Amino acid sequence: MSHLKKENASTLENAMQLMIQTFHKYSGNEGDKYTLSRAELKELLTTELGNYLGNAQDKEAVDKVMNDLDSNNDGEVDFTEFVILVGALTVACNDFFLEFNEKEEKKK
Ligand SMILES: [Ca+2]
Ligand SMILES: [Ca+2]
Repeated sequence: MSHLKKENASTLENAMQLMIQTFHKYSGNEGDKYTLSRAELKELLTTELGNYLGNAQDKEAVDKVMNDLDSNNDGEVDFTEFVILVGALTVACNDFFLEFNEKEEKKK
């Protein structure tokens, strides 16, 4: 993915490129290069989303995320399915942020 130009990219464009790079960093470890196996997903969740998802080491938690994400039921998480996870987490973070701001407003 290093052929993607970074020099003039906006913050959001950089964020999108980082999402792509992050996915491929893990998806290339075993089996299909373009999808995440259960082991690859687990490693990505633990390493990249540990702060948000907490104990993804927990096998059941990984299975649950896997089952939720694998919408075409092929036992692998492809990039489209991964983006849905990141999108859902981003929405959850934004809700938290808005709620936090509202509470701060009321304190004034
Ligand atoms: Ca793979
Ligand atoms: Ca799938």
